[in-house]
Amino acid sequence: MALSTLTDTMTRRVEGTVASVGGLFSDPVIRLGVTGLSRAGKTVFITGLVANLLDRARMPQLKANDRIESVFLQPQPDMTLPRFEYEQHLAAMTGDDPRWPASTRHISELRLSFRVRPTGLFSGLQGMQTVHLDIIDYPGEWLLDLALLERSYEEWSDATFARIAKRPQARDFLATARAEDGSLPLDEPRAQALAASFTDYLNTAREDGYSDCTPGRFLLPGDLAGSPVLTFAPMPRPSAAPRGSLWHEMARRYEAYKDKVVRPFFRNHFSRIDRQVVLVDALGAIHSGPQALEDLRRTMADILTAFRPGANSFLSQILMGKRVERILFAATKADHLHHTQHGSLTSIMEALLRDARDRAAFAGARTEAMSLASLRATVEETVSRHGESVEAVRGRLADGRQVAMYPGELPSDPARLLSPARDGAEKWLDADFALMGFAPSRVNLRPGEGPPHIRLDRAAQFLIGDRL
Ligand SMILES: Nc1nc2c(ncn2[C@@H]2O[C@H](COP(=O)(O)OP(=O)(O)O)[C@@H](O)[C@H]2O)c(=O)[nH]1
Ligand SMILES: [Mg+2]
Repeated sequence: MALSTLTDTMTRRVEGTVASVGGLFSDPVIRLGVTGLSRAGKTVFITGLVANLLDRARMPQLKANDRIESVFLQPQPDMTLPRFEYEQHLAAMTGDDPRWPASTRHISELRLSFRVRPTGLFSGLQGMQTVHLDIIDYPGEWLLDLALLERSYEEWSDATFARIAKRPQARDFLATARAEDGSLPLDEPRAQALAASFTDYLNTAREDGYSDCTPGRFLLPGDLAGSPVLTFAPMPRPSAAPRGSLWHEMARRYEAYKDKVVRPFFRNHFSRIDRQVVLVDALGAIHSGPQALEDLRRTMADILTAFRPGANSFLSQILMGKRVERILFAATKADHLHHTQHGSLTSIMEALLRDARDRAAFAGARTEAMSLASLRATVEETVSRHGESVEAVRGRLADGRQVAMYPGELPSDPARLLSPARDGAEKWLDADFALMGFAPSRVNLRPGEGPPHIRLDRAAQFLIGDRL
């Protein structure tokens, strides 16, 4: 066993002992991970969930509701993680000029504490119980990096080239990479240019709806921007790659990325998560077309490898049998659809995750799929379209105009979308799925009421209800 893995194992053991001893005296803690690819809706989800847990009038499906005495925000336990900027995000979403919160690109944390009246035989003998909920927001792209741990630089380079060879977004990068001779001595400006070109490709691909845009930190560099661990790119292997050559240096940085960026995230954060929600912008992918949907399906399967620890030896070692107990897969932004179509969206989610979900279930986690809206921006409306009446939604555009939108009819059989996507169709045959960027509506909240949502209460019940 390598020294670093040995230390990982020992650290986890010591932590485990402390946790079980501490468990006798301290309050129970649930660590809830919230992830999803960039723009999936993580920030809006956490903000909506926390606001509706603080003010619970819109949370009828949360069964512990009548036993919850109070809920309050507390200083978080991890001193070095940025705090989730709850107040700023809520102010943006529910202010006089409601807006979506600014895009966030980093891991963050928030602690919410519940004072709950205990139930059961001896409940009368016990005082109030406090349960802490630590919410950890982290990019889904970081989970995709797990696959890098099992691959050498050469294998990763080859796989990346194979995947992107036909994508027009990658044309410039591919030309740049092929023009380089990896056997020549490292020239830092050229290494930087190559990495910059690769990063440009990743960003364009992401904007065009591709999900498989890794390494994760290239899109979301945070304070690592410009550092050598992010200054590498895939390259064809030259016939010779001596020490000091460009290829050799790229390989070294790739290994450093795994050691200094990927492993610490899994060790320090991922390994401590008890419950997980994976948010998916399935509607956005459907709107972008069959290729985007197929790419999302494959990417989800990769993301979910992280919840199947046996699949990765590094993960098995740091987790030591601990696993995520519950995983919720949620299709976000369901307020773009009339509720009569929510069932179809959930079926698409389930089908999208079928392989991956079965495997997660095999590892002992309870899983569920649902459609939700973390902040409901629309109202339902029946409109007439080509002489027929259709179930639509109405909302406010960013410029203030109110419009009704009929997004198209999602098929009730998900195979009608997933099969053509798998077979490489370029466009949907029968229909177009429209989407509009609604802005949040202005809301007047009564005392005790959180912002409007769809099924956040059911999500909360599944994720934490049993522990309250
Ligand atoms: N209509 C609607 N749009 C949403 C909802 N949640 C997220 N969005 C949209 O998705 C965008 C990305 O959400 P955000 O939470 O910032 O995604 P993140 O990158 O995963 O944190 C937002 O700016 C909104 O445009 C929702 O519940 N309803
Ligand atoms: Mg965010």
